[in-house]
Amino acid sequence: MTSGDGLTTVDELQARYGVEGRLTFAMGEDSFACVTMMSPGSCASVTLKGALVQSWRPAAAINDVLWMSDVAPSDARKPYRGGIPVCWPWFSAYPGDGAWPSHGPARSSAFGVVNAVASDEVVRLEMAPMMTMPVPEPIEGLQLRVVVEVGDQLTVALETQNQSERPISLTQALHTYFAISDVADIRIEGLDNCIYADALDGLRRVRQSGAVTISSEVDRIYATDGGPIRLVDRPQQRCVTIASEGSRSAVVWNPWIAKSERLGDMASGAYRRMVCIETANAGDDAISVAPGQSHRLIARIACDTLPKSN
Ligand code: TA6
Repeated sequence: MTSGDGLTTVDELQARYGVEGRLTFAMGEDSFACVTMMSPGSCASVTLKGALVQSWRPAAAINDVLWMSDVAPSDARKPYRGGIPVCWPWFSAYPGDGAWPSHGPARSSAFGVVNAVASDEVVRLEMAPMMTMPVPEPIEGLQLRVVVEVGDQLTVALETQNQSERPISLTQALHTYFAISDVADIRIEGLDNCIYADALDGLRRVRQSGAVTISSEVDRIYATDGGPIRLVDRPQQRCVTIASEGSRSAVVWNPWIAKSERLGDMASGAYRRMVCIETANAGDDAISVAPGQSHRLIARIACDTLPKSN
């Protein structure tokens, strides 16, 4: 496989970018290169299939912050379920033409390495699609870079540049799957008083009252003030904070029982151990990028230990 700078094999990537104990490249079972990024504060793994961050574990954490399904996709061309899927250059179904893949082509596409560096505190990986991804004509001309930084926090950025001669509107998301102790024991703070569109009720607008708790399928696009969102998981003594830049919407999703069984790539009961809190430009938060301009959607994820709950 070739990469952003023309390197073709894992050995060449390792020779060009590898840093012992900090940045290593290996071939995954799926024939995509997998990058292990290690800093004093945390470590992560990224597959070049979809530029997917599959794992992030802070040095002080016992368990991974991200959830990955134990069940492989039924078809090697399908994206993995879990980690931080890149939904780009549209979120959910492409408007007016359901033939296009839900959440866009990026998460199933092969990416190459544009650059990879390790400083004292942070490892940085920059990726780009290896081929021009097929998209509807109205949004042709957008270029994507995915940048992952691993330090005390995990930062993921989608950098979109409009290389066409016309403004282009896009929606997108970092569709982050968080690992939790149990869906009954978590609360999501920071969305109080925000209006959400309920995807389970014809996108009816509802005002959130208090923290988000989950006791059935939830699929909501929140209009946010861009402030931090906190996932509080007391049994794990963990509080994960998701800060964003370039985003005024967030998606909260849990498939619950019936949908998780329909998906076909989630083990029975797995819905209880995951929740998606997605840093997005979705719903009414579509982004218009002027010719020659660019937009960055950034999620900064931090994990802190909560005092033992009495
Ligand atoms: O982000 C929530 C959502 O749009 C849900 O409606 C559900 O479809 C989920 O994404 C997963 O989508 P996927 O295409 O990965 O099965």
